[in-house]
Parts: sequence; structure tokens; C-alpha cells
Amino acid sequence: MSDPTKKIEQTYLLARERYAELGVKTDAAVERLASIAISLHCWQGDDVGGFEGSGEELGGGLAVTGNYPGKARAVDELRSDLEKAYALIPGTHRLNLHAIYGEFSGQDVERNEIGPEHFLGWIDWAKQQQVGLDFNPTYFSHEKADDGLTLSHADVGIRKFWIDHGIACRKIGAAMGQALGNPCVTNFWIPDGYKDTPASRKAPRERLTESLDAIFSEKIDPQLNLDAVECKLFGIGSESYVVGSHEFYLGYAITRQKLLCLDAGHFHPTEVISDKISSVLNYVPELLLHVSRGVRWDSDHVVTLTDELLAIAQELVRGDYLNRVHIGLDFFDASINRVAAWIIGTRNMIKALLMALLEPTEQLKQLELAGDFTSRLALMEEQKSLPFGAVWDYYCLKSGVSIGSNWLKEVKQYEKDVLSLRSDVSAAV
Ligand code: RNT
Ligand code: ZN
Repeated sequence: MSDPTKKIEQTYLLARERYAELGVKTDAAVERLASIAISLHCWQGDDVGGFEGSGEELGGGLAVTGNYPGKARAVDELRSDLEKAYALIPGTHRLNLHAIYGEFSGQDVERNEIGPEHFLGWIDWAKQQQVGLDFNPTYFSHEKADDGLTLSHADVGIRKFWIDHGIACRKIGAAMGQALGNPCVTNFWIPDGYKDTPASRKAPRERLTESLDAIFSEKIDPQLNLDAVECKLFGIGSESYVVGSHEFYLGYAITRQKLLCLDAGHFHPTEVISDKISSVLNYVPELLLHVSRGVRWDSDHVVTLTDELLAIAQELVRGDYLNRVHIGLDFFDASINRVAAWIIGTRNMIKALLMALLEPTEQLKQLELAGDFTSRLALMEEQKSLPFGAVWDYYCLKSGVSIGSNWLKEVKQYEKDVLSLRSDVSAAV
């Protein structure tokens, strides 16, 4: 059997039988998987640089390490890199844009003055690529964020500036949702906090509540735009106090019925978001996930197929939460090929979902209800050596993307033909 397509199909049929013995329908799993969109974060493509052209350093305590050549310097390059990534990832996905990625035609457009007009190029591109769009206001890399405070700043003028930015971004999100026919998730993350012990933990939090309420005061059709708020434990330069802590945003999201965004790197290192999903979904309508990988801290490493990634996927499947949870990625690694980073991280997220969809979930739940924890553990462990890879290869084949690590050859070729020709000097947009 030398025809590789035939080989994958044959292997799949054997795997399908094996899973069927456990009552798992692989065809249904593959079909379900194809309907799950992952939101790829644009900022992996250029180390969270954006196109404002203001020369501002990356702020907000965010850190990207590495200087791998070939970073996208302009919108066309970023789109080309994304197209390469999407072509090597099975399924139909989304793009998550930050406000600094607008097309400002060399103009100095202040963040409180941005509008849908600066994102028309992205909207057209998204239509043509058939990807949905998500959005984020950018509350960092700006002189008005240099104090480490934005929406919770004590200065009313600075606060107003950032409130207006938030208002502008929700309108952009709604325009994206309208144009593409599916809701845009607009996620609010702010870096606000203090390096050292605050004298008042209270005042900035009260101001943040007021600022958020002002931003969200205009009702926007949830078919167009959904608001999410992202909590964090600490950041570089905000080690002692973060205004938007977990408790803060949990309370905010519940009382305002907003989406809560759980970033896998934003909690104590032994705390996992997989355990939080089924708690918070009792109280908030929907969730946004920022799937990331912290190594010792919120280091935003490329997502790998870890136990926690699998646990996140299992929670989404076991809890039947896939229609209430938006899956986004959030990592930035400049030490490896950036296109490969997207592909590795996204493929891993999809693999984890497939593994979870191939689980005999009902059987496991029955065993648990019957108190047979021995069998529950035994079956969960047996699950790990079932022929998952055969189903994954088949899914890639059906989706028209290259099998196994063949995608890497294509990325290497792209590096040779395109990325290596880019100089590191930032091109004006
Ligand atoms: C920062 C947050 C936030 C950012 C992006 C760029 O700790 O995780 O989501 O990574 O907005
Ligand atoms: Zn995040």
C-alpha cells in the first residue's frame, strides 16, 4: 500500500473500529471538530508590534523574547503569514485583532479616534478568507499608559481618553460582526496595577468599575459584538497589585452578564483554568479562553499538548460547553519561526479537542455515578493509548491540509522564499 491517501484511510477505518468498541463514533467526532473555530491572535506574527508606526516600545508589562528573522512589518506581510498558517491548520478559524493593527495610512490616529474605517481592509480580507474576526482595545504601548494605569487612572483626562478608546473599539467590533455575519468578541485587558504595595487597593478598583460601566453603557446587539473582560494575577511592573484581579472581573462579569476571559497564564502556577470553566459558567453567559502556556510565570509560551490543554478540551466537551465558550490563543514567541508558532499552537488546541471528542464520556460519567472510581481511572488511562493519531491524520486529509509534520516543509519553504527576504527594519505602513 504505497498510496499515502489510501494508507491514511485504511488506518482510519481500523481506528474507527477500535473506538466503536467503546461506543465512540469517530465520524461524528471529526464532524463536530470541523465546526469549532479557534481565534488566532494576530500579535504572534509581529511580537505585539502593531501598525501605529509611533515607535512606542511594547508596554503593559508584556515581554516578547527572541529575534528570529522574518517578523511581519506591515499589514500585507501579516496577512500573507496568516494565510500560510491557516492553510496548514485543519478547519475554519478566526482572527483576533488588536486595535494597534488598524490601517492608519501613515496618519497619527489617536486611539480614542479609531473607527471601523481603519479596519475595512481587515474586514474585506476576513470575508475573502472566510474567517471571523475578534477584537481587543489596546491599553498598552502608549504614552498615556506609561504610568501603568489606564481605565483606573486617578487623572480624569487620562481615564476619559481610555474610556473613549473602549467605546470606539466596541463599535469596531460591532462593525466586524455586522460585516461578517457572526459576533465579534471584543476583549478588554488592561495592565493597570502597582509594582509595590498600594496605599489604596480600593480606589483604582472603584474607578475601573465606573470606567467599564461607562464603556458598556451603550447597548450593542450581541449578534454583532460580545464584550469580554480578562483578569490577571500579576504582571511585570504590577507584581504587588493588579486592579483587574480575578475576583474583580468575576464579580463584574456576573453582575453585568459579560463574558469572562480566562487566560491560562493569569493565575497562580498551580491553579488551572480547566477547573474554573464549570464554576464560572454557572454565573456568566459565555466565556472567552486565552489558551496560553506559562512556564514558571505568565511567559506566553507556544501552546503544547500538555495535560492542562487536554483538561481544558475535556471540560469543554464533557460539560457540553462548546457553544458557550470562545476559544482564543494568546502566546508570543519570537525565538522560533512565527508562522510555525501559530501552526504548532493551533494544531495542538485542535488535537486536544479531538482527543476529548473521542472520549467515551457517557460511560465515564456512568461509572462515576455508580461510584466505580477504579473503572473510571482505568478507562481514562486506557484512553491515552487508543489510536488517536489515525483519526487526526484522517481529519487533516479530509480538511485538505498536509499530513503529520509535512506542514513544516511548507513553512521552511515559505521562510526561504518570503520571510528571509524581510529586513528587520520596520517598514512604514
Ligand atoms: C496580557 C493578556 C492579554 C495580552 C494581549 C496582547 O497578560 O494576556 O490578553 O496578551 O491582549
Ligand atoms: Zn490574554
